[in-house]
Amino acid sequence: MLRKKLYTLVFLFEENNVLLGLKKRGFGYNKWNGFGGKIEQNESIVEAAVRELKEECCVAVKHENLKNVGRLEFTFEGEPIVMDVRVFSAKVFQGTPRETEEMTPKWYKYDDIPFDNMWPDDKIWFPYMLSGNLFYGKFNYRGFDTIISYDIKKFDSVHELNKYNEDLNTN
Ligand code: 8DG
Repeated sequence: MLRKKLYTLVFLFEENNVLLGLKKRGFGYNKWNGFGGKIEQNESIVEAAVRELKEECCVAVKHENLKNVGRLEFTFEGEPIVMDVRVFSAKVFQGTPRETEEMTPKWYKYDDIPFDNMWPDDKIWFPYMLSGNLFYGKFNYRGFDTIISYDIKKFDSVHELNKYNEDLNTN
C-alpha cells in the first residue's frame, strides 16, 4: 500500500515575474523552487501554505488570495510513499521577500526560469502554470534525477481540478 503525504507549494507572481527560492537545506537542497512544505497536525492545507510562505520568505498572504492551480504527485521507485503536492499561486500578498535560514528568494522573468537548477519535472508543468492552466501531474522517479514515467492533465475550471482535490476544503 502506498502512503500519501501532503505538501504545499506556493508561487508568488508580480508583473510577469515569478518568485523562486534557492533551498538552503533539506529535501531539494540547492534547487530553485516555490515555497512550501509538510502539513502539520490540526492544520488545513491552505493554513500550511500560508505558514510555510511566511516562514520561508517572510511574505504574508490571505487565504482568499491563494489560488489552487494544480496538484503534483511524486513516487520514487522502491519507496512506499506518494508525495501529494498542492500548488498555489498568489498575486496579492504583503511584505517584501527576504532571505531566511531555508530559502534565498529571487524574482525571475518567465523566460529566465533556471530549469537546469530545479526539479526535472518542473520544466514539464511550469508552462501550464505560467499560461494560467490548471494541472494535475503524476511523476514516477528513479532516484532524484530521472523521471521514468509521467502523466499530466489540464483542466479548464477549478471545479474540475477540485474533483481531484476532494480534501482541500475539508481538511
Ligand atoms: P522540513 O525542512 O521542515 O523537514 O520540511 P518542510 O519545509 O516541511 O518540507 P520540505 O521537505 O521542504 O517539502 C518539500 C517541498 O518541495 C514541498 O513544497 C514540495 C516540494 N517538491 C517536492 N518535489 C518537488 C518537485 O519535483 N518539484 C517542485 N517544484 N517541488 C517539489 O517535494
